[in-house]
Amino acid sequence: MTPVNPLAAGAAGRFVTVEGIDGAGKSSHIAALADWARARGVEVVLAREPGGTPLAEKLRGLFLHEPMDALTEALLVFAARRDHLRSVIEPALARGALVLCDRFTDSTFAYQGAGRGFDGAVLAQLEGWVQQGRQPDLTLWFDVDPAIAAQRRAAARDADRLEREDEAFFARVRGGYASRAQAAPARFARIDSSQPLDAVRADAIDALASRGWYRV
Ligand code: Z5A
Repeated sequence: MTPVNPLAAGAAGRFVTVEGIDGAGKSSHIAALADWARARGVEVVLAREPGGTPLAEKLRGLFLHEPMDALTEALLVFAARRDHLRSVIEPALARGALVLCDRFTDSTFAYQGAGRGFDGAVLAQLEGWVQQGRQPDLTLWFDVDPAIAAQRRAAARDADRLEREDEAFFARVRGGYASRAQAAPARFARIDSSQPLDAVRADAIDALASRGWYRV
């Protein structure tokens, strides 16, 4: 299909990640972001981590359900990430697509680093090996108080291994995101996810639109 968007035609691919504590609501808005971009003639590739390839989905199943320590968690998510980058993300970006990825390496720093207390310097080394300099162009951080997120999770579904962690864990994870955002303010857009769904969605689309990559 010929792109209808002059800004998309021949444009570099864009890598956009969505992040936040469990129940922040990020997954609720990915389809709307994809629809917004597709309406502008942009090829959109939806991805999630850990996962996104047959191998990475197998690692995801182990990660979410088997007991393990923080180093094993980190090694598994970076192994899955390596396969995902090689097989899906890098080829899509090379084609000029918009890759919308539900979680990426900020999750590792927030959950394994801040949440579990695992050494950030080791995570940074793994990040360098696995990503070879690849970073998201934009990270939408859906930020919400852990107590609100816990109520949403309880209403929505059965908890997996990480979702059974207590509020103090999610407060540390939230702090981990805040540190990542402070360290890379040009990449991060904080979305106040305590608002009603429609307002959160509008803010998320504004954050993507305001980058000027695509026709508004
Ligand atoms: N993890 C990690 O530890 N390290 C890593 O490197 C990576 C991941 C990559 C993946 O889980 C797990 O892996 C995750 C981190 C860890 N922890 N856990 N568990 P996942 O991908 O299966 O799930 P998730 O990303 O944590 O959750 P989710 O299902 O995608 O949830 P969400 O995006 O945060 O929320 P939601 O599903 O969009 O919304 C939850 C409910 O709240 C739902 O009923 C909504 O209708 C409702 N909601 C959402 N927004 C609102 C507003 N604004 N008002 C009212 N209600 C709302």
